Amino acid sequence: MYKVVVIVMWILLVPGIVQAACSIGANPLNVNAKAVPGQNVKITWNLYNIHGDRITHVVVGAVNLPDGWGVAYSPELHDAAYNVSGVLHTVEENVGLEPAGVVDAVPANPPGGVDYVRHPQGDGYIPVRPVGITLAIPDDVSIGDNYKIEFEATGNCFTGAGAAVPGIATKLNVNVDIVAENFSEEAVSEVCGDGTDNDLDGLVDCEDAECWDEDICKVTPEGGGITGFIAANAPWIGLVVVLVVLLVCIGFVRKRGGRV
Ligand SMILES: [Ca+2]
Ligand SMILES: [Ca+2]
Repeated sequence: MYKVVVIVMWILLVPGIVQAACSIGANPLNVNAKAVPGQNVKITWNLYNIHGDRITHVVVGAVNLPDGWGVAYSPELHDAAYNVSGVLHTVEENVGLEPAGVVDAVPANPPGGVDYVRHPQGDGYIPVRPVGITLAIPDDVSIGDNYKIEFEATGNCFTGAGAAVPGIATKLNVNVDIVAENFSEEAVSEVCGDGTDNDLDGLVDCEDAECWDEDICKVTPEGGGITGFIAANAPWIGLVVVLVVLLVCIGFVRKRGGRV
């Protein structure tokens, strides 16, 4: 029984140790931005190492930067020196992510370059090293165009001999919509009498309830319809009615034998 327990634990633990050597997490994973031609878009990409047991040396880069676009990172890519098991090494990185677990509360004096973000799936705060990404959009992009730019953070860890394995990566998808500089938004009403459905509800001018109180849409004697017809032809209608009544009376009297 003892052997069985030991073997099972060994199987469970070994993959965990290997995978935990180098770890990188990121937040956010997707960014949507609206920008005008020539504008800079600034993104903060928070990188963290809550599952590793080595410092993860991270290089950030754009996978598919469009032609003419610029990009800058803060911190910039630089050579950093590390004492690895008594031997000095330099490594190129934007940030070095120390292994640091989730904490219950944000420390009063966090280490330099470290921020804390709320854990998205649980309680507590994740210590992160933010990398600022500034996208410089050229002036000649067109209004309405859409760009999907992918960034990648690649991490490596030193092992005992100074080799940096394994390489791991995480990605950030940035969606940029190019919009007009003079943005405006206002409600549109029906204009009564221009022959156009101005507010796009399918009803033109006086068909639209918005116009029913306007003089141009009120029914008048000259405006047509049954009411207008009667009002406009009242004298003639009255004369016809009188003649009909008179003829009916004459017919009635003749039928009774009288003469008029
Ligand atoms: Ca109209
Ligand atoms: Ca309308």
